[in-house]
Amino acid sequence: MIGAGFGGIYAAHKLANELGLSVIGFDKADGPGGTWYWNRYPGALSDTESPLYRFSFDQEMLQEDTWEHNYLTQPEILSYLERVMDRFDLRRHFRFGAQNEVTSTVYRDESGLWEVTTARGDVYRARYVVNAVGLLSSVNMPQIPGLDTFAGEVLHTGAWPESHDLAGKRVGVVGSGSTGNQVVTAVAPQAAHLTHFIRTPQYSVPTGKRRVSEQELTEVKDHYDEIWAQAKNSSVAFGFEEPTTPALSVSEEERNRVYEEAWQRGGGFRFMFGTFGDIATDVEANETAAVFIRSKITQIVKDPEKARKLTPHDLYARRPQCDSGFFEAFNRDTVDVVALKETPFQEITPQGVVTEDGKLHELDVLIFATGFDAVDGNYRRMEIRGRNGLELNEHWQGQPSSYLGVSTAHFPNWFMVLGPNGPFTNLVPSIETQVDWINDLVKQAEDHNLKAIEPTAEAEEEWGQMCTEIANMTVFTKVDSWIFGANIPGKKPSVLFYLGGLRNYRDVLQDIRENGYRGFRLEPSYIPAGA
Ligand code: FAD
Ligand code: NA7
Repeated sequence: MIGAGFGGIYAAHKLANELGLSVIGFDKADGPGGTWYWNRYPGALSDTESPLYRFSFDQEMLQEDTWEHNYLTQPEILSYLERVMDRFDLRRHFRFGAQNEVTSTVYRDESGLWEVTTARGDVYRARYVVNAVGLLSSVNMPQIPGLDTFAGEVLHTGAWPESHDLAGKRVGVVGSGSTGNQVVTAVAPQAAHLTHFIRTPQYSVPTGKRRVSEQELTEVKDHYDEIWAQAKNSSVAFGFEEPTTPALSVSEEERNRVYEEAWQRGGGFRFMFGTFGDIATDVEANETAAVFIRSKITQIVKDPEKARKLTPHDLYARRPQCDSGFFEAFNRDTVDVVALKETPFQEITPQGVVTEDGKLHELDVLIFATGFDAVDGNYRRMEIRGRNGLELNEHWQGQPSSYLGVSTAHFPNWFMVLGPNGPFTNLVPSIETQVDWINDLVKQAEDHNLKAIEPTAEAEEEWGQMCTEIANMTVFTKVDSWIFGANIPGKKPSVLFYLGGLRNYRDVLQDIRENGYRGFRLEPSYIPAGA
């Protein structure tokens, strides 16, 4: 097991506690939590609402757990995951710390075993390998000339130190994705000065974070079964109904009423997928939502020049964002915005950042909120060899593929949680779905003494083609973002997600199971341990 985030924790529970296998997990972090271990930056918050950003599998825990707000902060999610570790006695399976980073996993054809090597040089042999290495985990650190000469402090949001005081400092933030937006909003009130360096402005709507009442909590707990059923039978699994009404089928007045209601209610996914059915698929419908958000930015940001730099003009077609007062932060005199497309970085000096207009932005701290080498980034950092020594990077040729987001041809008994071309949703229910599926496959292999279980190349190719066809039906492909690997210099853009929704994904899995695990090759004969 590699990784101790939501994926690794649940997989360890299933494989050790339910299947009774001997499980060893590795995480290069010093403790569990994955995303929520690493991303401790000020303002870090889930944008899935509290009832649904947790596991659904344990009824007692669902009833016992409680939350104060409709969204969870990073410390709350970390503490939740630590509780899950303790509750299911999972800590004993994991080895943490930099020395336990897995550097290679190599399949030995003769024995049908994987050799897993750690940074310390320890070698473990395993029949199955589960990669739960995270899809937003391998940080993207831009190379800007002079960065190493900076006399102040350089931080990346995805590898944030334990605690950090930014009060009274002159802070620069690079990046305006979900993370940049959260960090700017949280740091603006404390910093002596904050400069936000934006390359591509983004659409963002309010999160609508608020306290929840006892009565609301009780209602959720009384109806948890229905709440999960609804989410798992929807597309994005964020817990709201997904209407099919086209945006242009109603009057402009009605459309703006719907948008205003969603704006007041809050939630990025809710705004994109809970207002009209075609914002993510039709350019004209998309523009109506974009116009609405642009008009809000103009209303909120008092300085017209700042508002101009903060206003996006392309499609509303990245992972939808929400914020707790991002645009409002720019009404402070101490918060400035630099449009990098107008004045790009020239160099970094010991004092700060110099832009091409010759201006020096003096800084004490420079924060990179520049995202991740998403989905396959952590796989490319390891040496992974399948049958006949085939290297995963050779197999993928820069364009990662999979069958169902969980496995890939020529890599027997080797599984991925949230691998390439897995579902694009609120992720915990997708993680549970995939881990349950991996658990089923391992159980099949154990029950039938299989030496190996792996997808055929044809099944993988068909799945990839389907993911591409679905992606091409959306507006997401028309904009560069991490969803297609287009945020990393030199990375070949490709389809990295199944955009068909969680319900359809679960139906596909069910159908494959009912049809004898169609698309998988089952290699007979291994004598299970203890037989
Ligand atoms: P991760 O939590 O990323 O865990 C992977 C672990 O693998 C890491 O701890 C890493 O150290 C370890 N690892 C990787 N490679 C190795 C190696 N070679 N050796 C040893 N260890 C290794 N999703 C949502 O659905 N809703 C949200 O609101 C949401 N908010 C997010 C906010 C932020 C700031 C970020 C970065 C992501 C957010 N996500 C959100 C996505 C989030 O990543 C997933 O929801 C989920 O936490 C992923 O869990 P995971 O176990 O798959 O991976
Ligand atoms: P994102 O969404 O990938 O955003 C990264 C931001 O950093 C984005 O604004 C990028 O601009 C910017 N960026 C990246 N490289 C550079 C360089 N070299 N110079 C200037 N600006 C740069 O990452 P996040 O961490 O915010 O969010 C990722 C996901 O994690 C998020 O969707 C949630 O699911 C949690 P660009 O747009 O490429 O012009």
